[in-house]
Amino acid sequence: MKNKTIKVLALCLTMMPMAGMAQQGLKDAIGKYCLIGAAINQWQSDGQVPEADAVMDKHFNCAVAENCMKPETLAPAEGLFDFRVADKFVSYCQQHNLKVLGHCLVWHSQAPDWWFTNGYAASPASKEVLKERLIKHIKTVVGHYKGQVHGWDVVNEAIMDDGSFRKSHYYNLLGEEFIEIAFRTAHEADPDAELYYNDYSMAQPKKREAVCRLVKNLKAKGLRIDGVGMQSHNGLDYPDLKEYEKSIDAFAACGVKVMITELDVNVLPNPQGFGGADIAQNFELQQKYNPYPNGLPAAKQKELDARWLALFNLYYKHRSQISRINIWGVSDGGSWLNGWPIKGRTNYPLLFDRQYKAKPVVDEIIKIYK
Ligand code: 9MR
Repeated sequence: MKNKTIKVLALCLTMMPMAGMAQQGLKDAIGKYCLIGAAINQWQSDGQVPEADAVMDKHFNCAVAENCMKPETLAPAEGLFDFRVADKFVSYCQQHNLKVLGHCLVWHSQAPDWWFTNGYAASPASKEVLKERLIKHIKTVVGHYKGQVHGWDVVNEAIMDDGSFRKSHYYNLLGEEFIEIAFRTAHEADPDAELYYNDYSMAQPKKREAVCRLVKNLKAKGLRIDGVGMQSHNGLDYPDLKEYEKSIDAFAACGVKVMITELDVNVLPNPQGFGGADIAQNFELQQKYNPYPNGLPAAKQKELDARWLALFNLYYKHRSQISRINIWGVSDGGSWLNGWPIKGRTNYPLLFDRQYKAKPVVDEIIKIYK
């Protein structure tokens, strides 16, 4: 071979990985180790956002419905189940080769008000009535999607950061038993579906201990629990990654899969200090709390990229324990973090920008898993 030909060949070979990289999606690299997905909203699952379709096709192999499978939406009134939107979500996933994750069966928030009262009367529902409604809901919903849902968030956010049980209507009426009832009923309705407990602020030591206790108790009672979802609504310096890592190890040591279920990185200030995802938090919009309405300054972007890489390096290190990583939304414009805990802000918490374009850090994340 002539010298010139060899040089051209060598140049092509060095450029190949770069060209290959641009073709690669997150799922091509991360998918070798675990599921990688995103939460999609109703416009997306209704098929109205082609830009979102392109991102889902290239980058993800599973999806969660951001809202349409919540009890309030599926069970708007006593005796009425409305599966129209959720059915479209499931067929969207089937069309786009995405495994379906069900979110969520029992949650203190976004639960229909009628569950907790007696018909039109203002009196609270009795223990027996609430139990019956809970069982009926889970049986009907899990039964409706039997064989189509890979795994369900059976109970969401039942434990407080201090490790105590949240004093929700379920807990106040049924005690801890509501969690057992939920897991038992879900398993009976679809014995092949995986079942998870899901919560935020999972790096909090007291919460970590309480979740481990819960998993062990459920297992000791012979109930199926496959995984723990660490929602991971993170900030630039929240949570402390050492504590976060301890939780990954602790949950894996309880014999369940660890899943990162609602990942995002918030760059905006929180008037009350950062942490969690308690949707009851709500503050008035002030200029100082919305510092980047026209784009992130380069230094902030750098900080944000470094945070994404620190998180994914950690997930890579724990790849034998983590079975799914799910981002909470597709593009920055659709993120709930533009509206929480202050409405009307401009946030940058996801991996795809407002035009659904992959941020440069996506290629860096792919490199971690190559
Ligand atoms: O992102 C969701 C937002 O659109 C809804 O308004 C809100 C209330 O239903 O729920 C958000 O998703 C939450 C998830 O279901 C559970 N963990 C916290 C998430 C962010 O609040």
